[in-house]
Amino acid sequence: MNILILGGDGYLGWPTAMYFSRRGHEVTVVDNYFRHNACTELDVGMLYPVPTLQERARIWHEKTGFEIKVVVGNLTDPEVMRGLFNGRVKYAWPLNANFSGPPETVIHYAEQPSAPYSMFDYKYANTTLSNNLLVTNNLMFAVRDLSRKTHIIKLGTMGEYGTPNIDIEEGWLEVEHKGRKDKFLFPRQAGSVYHTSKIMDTDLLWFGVRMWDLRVTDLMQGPVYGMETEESILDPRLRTIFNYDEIFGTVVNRFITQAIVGYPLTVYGKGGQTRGYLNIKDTLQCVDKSVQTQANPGELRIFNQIMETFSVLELAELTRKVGRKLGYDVQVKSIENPRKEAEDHYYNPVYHGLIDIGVEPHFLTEDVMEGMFRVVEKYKENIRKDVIFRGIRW
Ligand code: USQ
Repeated sequence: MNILILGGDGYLGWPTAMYFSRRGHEVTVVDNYFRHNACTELDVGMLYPVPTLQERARIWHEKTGFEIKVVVGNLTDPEVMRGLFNGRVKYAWPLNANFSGPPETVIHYAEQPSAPYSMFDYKYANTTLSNNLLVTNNLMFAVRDLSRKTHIIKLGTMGEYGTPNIDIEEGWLEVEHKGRKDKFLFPRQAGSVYHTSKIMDTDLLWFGVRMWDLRVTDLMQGPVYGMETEESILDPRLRTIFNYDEIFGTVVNRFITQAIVGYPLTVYGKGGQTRGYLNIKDTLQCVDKSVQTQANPGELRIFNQIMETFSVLELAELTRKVGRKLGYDVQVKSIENPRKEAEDHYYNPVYHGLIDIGVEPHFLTEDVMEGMFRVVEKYKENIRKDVIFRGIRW
């Protein structure tokens, strides 16, 4: 299959590219190095340096013989997006690559993904909104105008639902009102400008589905942890970007890094905040099964992409247990929550759609966490304590 990955340089984009390439698909990645540049600008530190996309595609080719085509471009520019569908595209690697027609599937990761980044100040909020909405809108119109059969797989987020006091259904809710029934998008109520931008994305694409019979799968993903996938073990230079700072690091990755450098685990507030989590390997499986099964024309198919739920305190406890087993003196410290979120709430999401189409979950066991400790501790010297907490307030 001809697969286009938007945001191919990111935490999930690059592992996805290798995953599909290794399985014989024709893969093109596009990125403008937004994440890399933001990490440099905000001086967030990274566990290890990550080569450019062109370099990684070259290493991948040397190691496997497979070719991942690389385009460096800003997808908020509609002509850059349309070039990927009409052939007016310029490849950064390999330079002589040929256009092989519009993609059959587009996997859309090309978004500013951090809640704290979006809450830094009004300019960062603007960047988040303009980037995320323009890329989604450009994609929707490119598919409408140039390749209506293309299946769009968009990464959404569980945070779109917030933490309502009722069970969270898989995308939709049947409502009975004054004796009549209809099905609507499950109510959304996000807790950051970033999460709100994802709700707006959903609304845009749902509009496109109703108007033009587009085919869209929306993956409502929880926080992801891990860095190693079946493909990255071929060469450490193929590992994905790993952030542990307050802005781009997700909580499990942060806690493991903190444990290793003896920084008390930063539990925000009471630590009762419960979310659905998944291993990066399962992100790849979920996207793969979604590619294989496809949404129908005129269908917005929604899956809740999580494998298990934890509270922040449970994650801290697990990190402490595994860390102590490995000889680290792990302390846990509750700090004033810089975010505005419920710290003690009901949380019961439904998440069987992806299992039903064949995803086999990896759970966050002590062994899995130990494996992550082993990788992170190799780079212990690179970990900067000063970027772990800076207190971006909501
Ligand atoms: N938390 C702490 N201490 C920390 C970091 C986080 O207690 O040092 C808490 C947060 O307050 C929150 C929970 O842990 O309650 C998860 O935080 P996170 O930073 O791991 O995740 P979040 O900001 O929600 O965002 C991440 C990704 C985002 C994705 C989202 C899925 O950055 O791209 O959409 O997870 S979800 O959370 O389901 O919306």
